[in-house]
Parts: sequence; C-alpha cells; structure tokens
Amino acid sequence: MKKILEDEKLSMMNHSCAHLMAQAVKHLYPNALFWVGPVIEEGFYYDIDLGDEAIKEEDLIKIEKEMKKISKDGKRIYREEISKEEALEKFKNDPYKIDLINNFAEGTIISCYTQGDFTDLCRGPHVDTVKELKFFKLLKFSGAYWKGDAKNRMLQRIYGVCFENEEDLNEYLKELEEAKERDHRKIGKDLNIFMSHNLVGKGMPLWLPNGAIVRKNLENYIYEKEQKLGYQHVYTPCVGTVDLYKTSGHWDHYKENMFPSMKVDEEEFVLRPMNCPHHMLVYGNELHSYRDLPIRIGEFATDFRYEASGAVKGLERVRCMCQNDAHLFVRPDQIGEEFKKVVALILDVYNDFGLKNYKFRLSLRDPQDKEKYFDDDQMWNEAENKLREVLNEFGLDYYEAIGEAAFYGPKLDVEVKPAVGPEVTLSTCQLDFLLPRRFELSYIDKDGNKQVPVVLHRAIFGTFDRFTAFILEETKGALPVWLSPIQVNVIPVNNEYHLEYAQEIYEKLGAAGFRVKLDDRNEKLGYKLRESIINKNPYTLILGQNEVDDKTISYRLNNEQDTHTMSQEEFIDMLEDQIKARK
Ligand code: TSB
Ligand code: ZN
Repeated sequence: MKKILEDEKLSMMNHSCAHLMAQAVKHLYPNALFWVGPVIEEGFYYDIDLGDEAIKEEDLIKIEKEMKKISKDGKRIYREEISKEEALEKFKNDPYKIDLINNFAEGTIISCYTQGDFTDLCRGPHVDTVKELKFFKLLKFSGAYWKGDAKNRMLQRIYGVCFENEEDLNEYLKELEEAKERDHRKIGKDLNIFMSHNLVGKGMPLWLPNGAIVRKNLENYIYEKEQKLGYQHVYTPCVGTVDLYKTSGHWDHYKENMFPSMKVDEEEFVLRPMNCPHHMLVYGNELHSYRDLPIRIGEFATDFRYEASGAVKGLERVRCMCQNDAHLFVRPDQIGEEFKKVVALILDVYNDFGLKNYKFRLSLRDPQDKEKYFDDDQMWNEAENKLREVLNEFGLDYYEAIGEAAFYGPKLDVEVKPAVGPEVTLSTCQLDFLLPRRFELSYIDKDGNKQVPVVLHRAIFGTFDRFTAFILEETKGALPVWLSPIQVNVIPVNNEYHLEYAQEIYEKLGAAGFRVKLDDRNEKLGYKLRESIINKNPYTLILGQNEVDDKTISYRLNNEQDTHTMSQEEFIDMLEDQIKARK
C-alpha cells in the first residue's frame, strides 16, 4: 500500500486536496465552518461544522463533483504571510480559526493559502494550482467531536484521498477494499465471533458462541504452555479499592485511563485497569526464600480501561479486556535469564501461529518527562541495558522508542499492523523495579537478609481480545482447525439418498470430540458448498453414493478445489493429529 504520510509529494497533494474539498463544501454549504484538515495515513480529512445539516452518502458525490469543477477551473494556490493581528481580523467571523490563531504566540507570522474564492489558514506547503488535483476520491464520513472531546460540539469529518494518477488511485482503492474485507470487525460479524450493543456500551464487545470457542481454545493453549514453564495461575477480582491503586502508583500515573471510582458502603472501588497490584498482594501473602524465585503468577484477567470513544475498535481496542497476564517475581541476578524465557515464549507462540509480520519495539523512558517516569537514572539505565543485551543475544531486529515505556519501567513490545488503522501492541514484557518496593515485597536472601524482588510484567497474547482480532485478520477468518468454531461441515450430496450416511458420520465425528455440523437443508450441493467456504469451515465433507457404498469420507479443504477420499478411521486419526499438534 502506498505510504502517503511518508511521501512528501503525496502528503502535499493530499493536504491541498483537503483544501479543495473544503472549498467545494463551502460552495455547497455557504455557512460551513472549518476546523482542521490534516493528512493521515489513508489520505486526508477535514472536520467541518455544517450547522444543523448532516452529511449523507450521496452528498459525497456532490462534493466530489464540485471539487472536479474547481480543479478544472484551475486557479493558482498562493501563499500569504500575515501577522497574528491581521489573521484575527481576517478570520473574525470564524470562531474555529480564531481558536487556532489564539494558540499562536504573539509576534508569530501566520500563513494563509488562497485558491479562487477560498482562503484557509495553513502552514503549507501546497501544490501550485488546483489543476494538479485530479485523481481523488472521498472515502467516508463520520461524526467527530471538536478537539476530540465528547463535551464539545459534534463536527462532520469527511475523509478522502488523492493521487498523482488514476492507476495509483485505483490500486489504492482496491487495496482499501481488500483491507475492509480483512478487517476483523467484518469477519467477526460474518462468522458470528462477537457483537456489540449500545445497551452494554461502547468498547464492550460480547463474545458469541463461535468467539467463545476460539477464546477458550486460546486460553487452553497458552495455559498449557505456561504450566510447563512453571507459572501458577490465580483468580482475582476485577475491582480494587482506590487505596490499592494509590499504593501501586496507578492513581497518580494512570488515572486518566481508568473508569471513575464508585462508593460502596465505606469503600471506594475502581474497575481495575491492570492486575499487577492484585498479584503483588498474592506474592506478599507468603514469605519467600531466594531459592523459591522466580515465582510466576499468571491470570486471565479482566480489566477496564477508559479508551477514547473514537479509538475503540472491534476486539482490537476495547474498554473491557481480558489479559493473558503474568507477573514474574525474580532476584536481580535472574532478570536477564527470565526475560530471555519470555522472549523465547513469544517467539514460540508466534511460530505456532505462523505469524511473521511483527516488529519488536524496545520502549524506553523519555528522560525529560519527570512527571510520567520515576526519577532514578541508574535504575532506568541498568534496566534498559538488560533488555538490549537479551535482544542482541537473540539476534532480534528491534527499534527503540523513547517515551513509550510504562511509568514503572522499560519494556519490549511486539507491534503488529491491523488491516485498517495504525499499528498496535500485541505481546509485551515490562521490567519493573518500582512496584515491589511500593508494596514492600521481599524475599530472604542466602544470608538471611530481606531483599526486594524485581517484577517482569508480561502478556504474550496481550489480550485475548486483541489477539483474536489479529488472527482473524491474519487468517482472513480461516482459522486453523484446532481454533475453528466448526471443524467439520458434513454435506450429503442428495438428502434423499445420502442423508442417513451423513447423519451417521456426523454422530461419529461428534462422539470423537470434533466440532461438527450437518447441513441437511434441502438446498443444492453447490449452494451448500459455497456457503461452507464462505463460513471458512476447514473441512467440508461431501458424502455421495461412492462414500455410502465404500463407507469412506470425501472432503475438501477450505482453501482447495480438490477432493480427497479416505476411510473414516484415517480421517479421524488425521484430524486428531492436527488438532493435537495445533497446526
Ligand atoms: C502485562 N501490567 C501490564 C501487564 O502485566 C499491562 O497491563 N501492560 S499493558 O498495559 O501493555 O497491557 C497489556 C496488553 O494488553 C498490551 O500489550 C495490549 O496487547 C493489550 N491491550 C492494551 N490495551 C488494550 C485495549 N484497549 N484493548 C485490547 N487490548 C489491549
Ligand atoms: Zn502488570
């Protein structure tokens, strides 16, 4: 996909096209006022106040037509530089521009761009004439609160994209279409993985039976791995008192990401945004000797976070999530070794899922940001170097991101790119010298003295929510057989002659523990087959006269045209092996 933001020429064109769109909107809606119109990854948008009018789908076509007309007219775009006072005078009837201008320091020279009858405040640069803007498309529109604040007025945001030639535009639109097809929100709906309802709330998806099968299997998978690696799993409540989060520091450093507190009798609770404080208490429940460490406390734990309403997205960014979480309590001399084990587990899991498109990001503190990060240079440097060392030992490619560390320590994140929208973090492993101190945790060392353990926070899937979103997109919904809600779909060629045998196979496979469906509807074979492919069933059995006569099974794989025939026992063995191997 063409990277608009990274291409100077394309960025400039898209920016100019935002102005062109605004000019067209102004022609059609003379009272329209404009907020900001930046270039983004997928092109550009402009936030517009249309008074009481709301944009409809057909309006985009009208606006596009007007844009074409203006472009044909071919006016030059010219830049003008004025003082802040002049700008305030020029835009005195436009409260949005006044708001922008007031943010400039006294004495700033402000630039404006004019094309024909339209002038806009803008840093630029722009193309020389609107004639250059020929190959564009308005993509969609949505509501957007002014300054992203739900307390403010709702503006109309119109998105579009512009290219240098028709081929590039068409190719981009095709890719956009494909990305939409791959979007887990579409797949999740088509395959009945999850739903949302405004009575439950924004960013609070409900996992449907099919989704629950996927999630349960992911849970079992990672639970087995963690058991083998010495993790101990716990269950803890998804609320805590405000005091718990004051002790942990979240109240000071993470409050804006939390739901507001609620009072019950004398206690003040919050929905937890993280599980670390609970796990600190679990560790502190017993005395520990240096020989007991590492102690690895895991939980599939529900958390609540306040995510901006514009940011919530399907299962990928939710307000109620379930982390595949664990806190590893180690001695300082064990940090490197334990971190290595976590990285090995991440690589192992990604290998099992055949994931290749991911990047390691080493997230470091911003030494200037004394408010977010606790002030202990030595501790930070040591921690950051430890992580670097291990990554180098593995020979992994990674990049460093300043200011992305958690408030309690540096971390390794695994970044992936969803079908639509910016990159997100999947796995994470975070070093923490702070929390164990705040909870006064200790272990007894060789000499009988109390020492403070170090904590590694880690989530391999990240959350089950986000990971599911990601694998739905990676597989385009065609999940591996061990995860698939339906593993085998049984279709009789003709209900009249073959249904009895199909029924027998259906029951046999069900008794063998597979997730089976029998399609006994009175529909044509071709129709049922197509639907089975659309539903991404890994195995579709087609049972006709040959199969009835020979007591065999014929199947098609979701991604293949060929039909394979084998004995019932062979088929059951093959399926069992595949599911066991989780391949
Ligand atoms: C790993 N305390 C640590 C934990 O011990 C922690 O909470 N880390 S986190 O903030 O990075 O979250 C863990 C993972 O949850 C992230 O790596 C990401 O994959 C996932 N995640 C974070 N926010 C959301 C969200 N809003 N929706 C879905 N998944 C999310
Ligand atoms: Zn944690």
